[in-house]
Amino acid sequence: MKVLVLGGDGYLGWPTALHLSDRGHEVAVLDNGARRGYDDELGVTSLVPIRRLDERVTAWEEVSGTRLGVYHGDLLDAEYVRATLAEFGPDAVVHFAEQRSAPYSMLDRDHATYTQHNNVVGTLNLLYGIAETDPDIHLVKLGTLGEYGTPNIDIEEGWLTVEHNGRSDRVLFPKRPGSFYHLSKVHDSHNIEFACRAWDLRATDLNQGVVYGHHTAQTGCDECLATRFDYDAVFGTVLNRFVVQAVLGEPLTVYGSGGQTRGVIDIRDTVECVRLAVENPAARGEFRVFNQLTESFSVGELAELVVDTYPGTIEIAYLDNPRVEADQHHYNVVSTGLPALGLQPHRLADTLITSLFGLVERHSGRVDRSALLPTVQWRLPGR
Ligand code: NAD
Ligand code: USQ
Repeated sequence: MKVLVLGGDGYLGWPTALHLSDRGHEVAVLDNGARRGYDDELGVTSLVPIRRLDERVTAWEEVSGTRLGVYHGDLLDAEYVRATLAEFGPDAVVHFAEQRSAPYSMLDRDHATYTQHNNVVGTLNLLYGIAETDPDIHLVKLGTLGEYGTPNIDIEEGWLTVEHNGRSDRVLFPKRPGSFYHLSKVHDSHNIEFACRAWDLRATDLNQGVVYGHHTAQTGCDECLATRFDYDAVFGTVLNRFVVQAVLGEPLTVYGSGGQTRGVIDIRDTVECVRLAVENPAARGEFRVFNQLTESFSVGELAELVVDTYPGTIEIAYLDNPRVEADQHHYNVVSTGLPALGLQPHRLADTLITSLFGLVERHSGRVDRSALLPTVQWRLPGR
C-alpha cells in the first residue's frame, strides 16, 4: 500500500513510518518541523540525540535499501495538503501531525489557541483534501484516550447505545477531557465522524493511551534512526519522566495523590496498532474507533513499579497537582478492536527492565534537571 505519514518526524510518526516501510509499504513522511521548534521555544531537547529528517531518511535507505518520500510542509496550508495528496496518491494517510502536549496547550491563551487552531484546522484541511482528491483514501487518525475523561461508567469503544424516554440510539461516547489539547482531539473526532457521514469517507480514530518506551525493531538498527525521548514537564509523558527521575536519583513527581488512572501502551505496540489499522481499512462511510491501550495503571502504581524495578533507592514526591483532574475515579476501558485484528501486546515491567533504564543511563549527561519540575498550572493565576 502507499501510506503517507503526517507528523513523520515526531516521537511516534518516525518509528511508524519505518515499521510500515519495513512491512513493504511505500511510505512518505510529511512534517513542518514544529516539534523541533517547541524545543527551541522551551529551551529543552530530546534526551536521545536525534538526526535531521533528511539524515534519518538517508540512514534508513542505507539500512533497508528503501527510500522514504519526504514532504516538508504544513497541514495549515490547505492547497499544499491537497496537492501533496494528489501527487503521492496514498491508499492510507496516518495522521500524527498535531501539537500533542496537554501542558503546552495550558501555558496561556496563545498556546491554547495555537493548539486548537493547528490541530482542528489541520485536520479539516486534510478532510477536504481527501474528499477532493480521492475519497477512497483511508484516514487513520491519532486521537487520545483522554478524550473520554474519567466518566463514572465504563468507556466504550467510541460509540455508546443510549436508551432515553423509551427510545434508543447509537451515539458518539460523551466526552469530558481535561485540557485544551485533549479538547482539540474531541473536536477532530466530531469533524471526522461528520465527514464520514456527509462525504462517505473512511476513517479510523485511534484513541491511544499514554505511550512509553523508545526502541522499535527498526529504530534500534542504527543510532541515526533513533526517535526522540522527552522527559521535561511539558512534553515528557509520565512513565518516561519517572524513569529519567529514577536514574538521576531525583524523586518521582506524582501529581496529587497518584490515584488518577490512565491507559498506557508500549511504543512497539503503537506502531503495530497503526499497521493493523492501515492493513484492515474501515469501510466507506464508516467512522471506526479503536481504544488503543494495552494496560491501565494509576500514576501511583507506575511510580511504585519504577521504585520496585530500579536497582537503587528512589523517593516518591507527592506534589500539589498542577492539573485539574480527578485522582479517585472509576476506570474501565473497553478495547477489543485491535486485539481482534491480532495485536500481541508487550508488558510494561519487561520494557522497563530490558531497555528504558539502560537507555537513560547512557544519555543521563544530557538531562537538564531544571526541566523536570512542573511549572504549567491549569488554574488561572489568583483564582
Ligand atoms: P510529536 O510532537 O513528537 O510529533 C508530532 C509531529 O507532527 C511533529 O514532528 C510536528 O512537527 C508535526 N506537526 C505538528 N503540527 C503540524 C502541522 N500543522 N503540519 C505538519 N506537521 C505538524 O508527537 P507524538 O508523541 O509523536 O504524537 C503523535 C500523535 O499521537 C499526536 O497526534 C498525539 O496527540 C497522539 N498521541 C500521542 C501519545 C503519546 O504519548 N506520545 C499518546 C496518545 C496519542
Ligand atoms: N503525571 C504525574 N507526574 C508527572 C507527569 C504526569 O503525576 O510527572 C500525571 C498527570 O497528572 C496525568 C498522567 O500522569 O494524570 C498522565 O500525564 P502525561 O503527561 O503522561 O500524559 P497526558 O498529559 O495525558 O498526555 C500524553 C500525551 C498526549 C496523549 C495522552 C494520552 O502527551 O499526546 O494524548 O498522553 S491520554 O492521557 O490517554 O489522553
